[in-house]
Amino acid sequence: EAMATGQLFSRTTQALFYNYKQLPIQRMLDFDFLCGRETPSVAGIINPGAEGFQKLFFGQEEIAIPVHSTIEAACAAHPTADVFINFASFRSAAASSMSALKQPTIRVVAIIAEGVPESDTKQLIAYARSNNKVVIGPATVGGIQAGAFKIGDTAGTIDNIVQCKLYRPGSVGFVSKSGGMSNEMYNTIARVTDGIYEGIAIGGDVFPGSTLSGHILRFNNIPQIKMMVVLGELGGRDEYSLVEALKQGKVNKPVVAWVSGTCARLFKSEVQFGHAGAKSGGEMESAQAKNQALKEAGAVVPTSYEAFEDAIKETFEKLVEEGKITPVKEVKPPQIPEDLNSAIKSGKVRAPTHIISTISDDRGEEPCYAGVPMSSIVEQGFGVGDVISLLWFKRSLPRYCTKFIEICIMLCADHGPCVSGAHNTIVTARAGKDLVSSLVSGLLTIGPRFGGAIDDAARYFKDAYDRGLTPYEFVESMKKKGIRVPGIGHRIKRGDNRDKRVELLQLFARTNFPSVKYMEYAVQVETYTLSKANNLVLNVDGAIGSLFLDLLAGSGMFTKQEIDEIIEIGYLNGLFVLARSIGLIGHTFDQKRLKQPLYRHPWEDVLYTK
Ligand code: Q5B
Repeated sequence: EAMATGQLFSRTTQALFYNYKQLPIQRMLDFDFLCGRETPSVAGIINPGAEGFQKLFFGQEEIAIPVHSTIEAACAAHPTADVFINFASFRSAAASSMSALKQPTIRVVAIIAEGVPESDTKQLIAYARSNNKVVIGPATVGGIQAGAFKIGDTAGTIDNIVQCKLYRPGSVGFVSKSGGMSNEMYNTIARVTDGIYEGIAIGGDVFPGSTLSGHILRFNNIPQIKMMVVLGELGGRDEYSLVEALKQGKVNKPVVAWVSGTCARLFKSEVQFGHAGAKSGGEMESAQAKNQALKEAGAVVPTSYEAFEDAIKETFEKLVEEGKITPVKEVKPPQIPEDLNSAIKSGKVRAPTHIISTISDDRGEEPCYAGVPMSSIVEQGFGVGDVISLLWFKRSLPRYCTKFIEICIMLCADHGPCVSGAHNTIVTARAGKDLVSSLVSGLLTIGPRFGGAIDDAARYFKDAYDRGLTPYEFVESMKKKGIRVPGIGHRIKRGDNRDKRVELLQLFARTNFPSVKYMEYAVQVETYTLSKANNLVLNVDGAIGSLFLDLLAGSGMFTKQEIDEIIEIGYLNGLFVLARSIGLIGHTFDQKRLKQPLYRHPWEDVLYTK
């Protein structure tokens, strides 16, 4: 039987970890580093359905542990990894454990889940026995070979592992049913002996994959283990196998044992304790009867759990006196680097941030835009203009300003299928591309000629007005430089066919703005350009650009410096980009809804020339 052969683990043992659980894997790797292992004890992770790598720390270095989508693939990729640590839920633990047991490379399977159906566990046990494999659990924290290999969360935090000196081997083999109590016992044993060599928690189920006696017999074959400590519990008859083994002389090293649950007798009826297997059944299964039987078979059994520590201490000291144990030399384990996040949390270190943001905050109970919580935005009946004012300008602008922003957005939302942006979007959608591709292909046409002249219009009108240039001086100076006046000219609008959008914006501003001096200047420029050519109207970009100058200057909400910065950075094309996205999205849906085929431009519409 595999259990009888001795060592389950070594300093080179590697495991496959089923289900990605960052914390227990990191704890295994931290333990490895503490023990001075050269290779990480986790060779691969199995995360059903996912593949790739997971970054984890091995000491101070980051390592990438391969992630496999199936047990078979993981075993094929890591043929020397012979331990399978199963962190599957109780629903899938049995099936995945059986798959693992069936892999020729897997020798030991640890099942952490609690609540695995007993019939399934029995099948696993039968398969493991007949195939010379070992199952630890279910319902276990796992086990540890001090200084060599640790399963998952066994022994808890790194602080506890250091305190229990588990980073180097001692002389004691320990086995218990309970995982929680095994932590306690690692501490107790470290206090009164030279520490643990190997510790296993077999799990609290009625049918554990491996037994107390099985591990004790195995420990008996491990030369480094000089004494054994057993912590059983009421319920079940596992301890009697140990009694038998002791009686038959199969165990020749001292065994200190305690079966907990003596308090069960204080209850009038049968009591079920925390573990499925820990219930006070008949007299034979009581803690008292099992303690008595163990004592009679030759184990050192204290009178109470409180006396357990002294019994272990005395047994250890006796072995030292007899020269059977030379207590191990203490070594100082390396310091595990603390995780940045926990160090920051505890105020030990500070770290520079990589991003600075001033417009919104999603960390509190509700998101805030420029400090205004979402609930006030809704309660106060804010519109999209107010949201833009908070997120772009970081302040709550007066209602006439935010209304103006909303009008700009509504008026520029679309201008038919023939304009550059819509055309590109339509062609892209008809080429079978998705919404975002179709949208951005249209947005990418926005620039100095199409829709993206608002910023430049504001820049040039402001400069000309502030410098006191007459429209004639301004337009002619631009002509000399070979620059078209941004905000002037349109492909279809004319002096006698004005753009309704421009008229609506002007009407709103004349009615609501305290001053429209920049816009009036733009109108004078238009009067001059129209005298040159009928298509050189003030267009929608020019109207928005000049009116936004009036908004910035007239609202009293911006300093001169802030206005210059807004114009220089170029906020205002954002209005056209935002608005036209609405239309471009509409065009995408329209083409998809109409199931339009791939667009191909007709030959007749191209002048082929040499
Ligand atoms: N000329 C818009 O030109 C357009 C002149 C000018 C001095 C000017 C042109 C222009 C400045 C950029 C601008 C925004 C390319 C337009 C928009 C959104 C839209 C679109 C939609 C929507 C139109 C003929 C003659 C030439 C030119 C001269 C033209 N513009 N001179 N300053 N600004 N404007 N863009 O019709 O002597 O014959 O050589 O660049 O503000 O995009 O609906 O379609 O909502 O989607 O192609 O409204 O004006 O005229 O290039 O044949 O020029 O006029 O130098 O003179 P056109 P061209 P010459 S709003």
